[in-house]
Amino acid sequence: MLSRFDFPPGFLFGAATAAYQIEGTRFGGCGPSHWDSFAATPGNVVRAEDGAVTCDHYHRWPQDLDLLKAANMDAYRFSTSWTRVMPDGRTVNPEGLAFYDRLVDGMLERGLKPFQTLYHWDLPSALADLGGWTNRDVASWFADYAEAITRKIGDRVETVATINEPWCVAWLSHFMGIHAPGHRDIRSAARAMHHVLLAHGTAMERLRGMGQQNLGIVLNFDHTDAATDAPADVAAAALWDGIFNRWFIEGITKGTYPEQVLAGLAPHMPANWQDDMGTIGQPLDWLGVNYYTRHTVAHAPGTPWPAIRDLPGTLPKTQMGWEIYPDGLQSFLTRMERDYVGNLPLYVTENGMANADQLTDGAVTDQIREDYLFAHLAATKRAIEAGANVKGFFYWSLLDNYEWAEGYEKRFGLVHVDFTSLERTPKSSYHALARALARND
Ligand code: IFM
Repeated sequence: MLSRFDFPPGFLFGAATAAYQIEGTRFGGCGPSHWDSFAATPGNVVRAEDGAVTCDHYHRWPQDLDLLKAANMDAYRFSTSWTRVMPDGRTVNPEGLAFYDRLVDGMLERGLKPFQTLYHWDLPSALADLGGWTNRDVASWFADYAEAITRKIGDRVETVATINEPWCVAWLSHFMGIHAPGHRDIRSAARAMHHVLLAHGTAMERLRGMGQQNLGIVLNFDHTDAATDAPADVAAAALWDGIFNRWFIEGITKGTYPEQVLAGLAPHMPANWQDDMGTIGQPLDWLGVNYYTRHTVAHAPGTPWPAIRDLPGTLPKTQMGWEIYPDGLQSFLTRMERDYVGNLPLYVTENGMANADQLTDGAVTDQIREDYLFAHLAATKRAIEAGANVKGFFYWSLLDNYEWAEGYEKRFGLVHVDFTSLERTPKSSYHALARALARND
């Protein structure tokens, strides 16, 4: 069994969460976000559940930080909520700032390094009303929010990530319609695919101008295989890889978007988008890699661009129906190093699995999660041995929480949450990780 001593000195272990998924929006003067209205629209979210209370982390954060510390973790990846800091998207809520001030101090008191994410999907409704990610002005709105929260806590956070998973912000939410705002529109999608990176670059410039250090972004990657060797399937896999895995990293590090993807999106892109690539290409101080699964795709004859269909795949699957494929993590970490960022520090900012965990006699046995976690830690170790400069690993997630369109049904936590009593129960995977992370001192 791996332990922290199998990783380079200083390697950080932690867990990740996001504001909307754990805090509870009913508290502390938080404003409405597009997730509230998306969830309130029948058919979008399982049982139309929302983040009004979720894990009540807003009040129970000391207990949650204690759980991280008791698991011997070094760092905590959390997000600050735009709607809590600026309920109407533009006016600062002092109560919201004060919450994150307490939270960051609470981490430091427990020896946990704060890894902040500025945007993990809770776009203020007032800005959604103005077109949200399809409106170019989102870049300056986002930079204003980034500046406001950084003035409050920037002196104490270890790292700042601008955006979590731009693919989800843009494609999943504006082309596939699965996440808020639920658009299924190629023009909206093309704009969001570009504006999300413009917002990233604009915020990077703003924060760097304020002297903030350790700035990065968190991208998600899914390993993609072609269903067969047929040229049409191979091309479909390459296109999916372009949309999912290459668009964002190439926009940032190469100043271009993949040609196969532009072949479909170019007519729908905002005018003169090429002029923004300099802003988008702000140098990163580190890159976050979120990795969960593999896709097997094939050409979908007779359907419009991108004409791709997803096949079920043959590997064992998680409660999300996602295949378990640890080698994909190793391959993305080495691919980032080889093709895009060289020796830049990399963090595995999310990796984890949903499981239909059962609380029995006050305990949860989730051997399958323990196996998943340690297999992905081993993949990370192999990537380091192959030369990738990986500096840390964050399990998704500390707590069972609001899994977006899946509501509360899918449990990703190391810690079980009873969503009626809000009681927390560490699972066996939590205890296994705590043992692996024990220090000598
Ligand atoms: O819960 C999400 C998280 O918000 C972003 N990354 C993937 C997780 C599991 O779906």
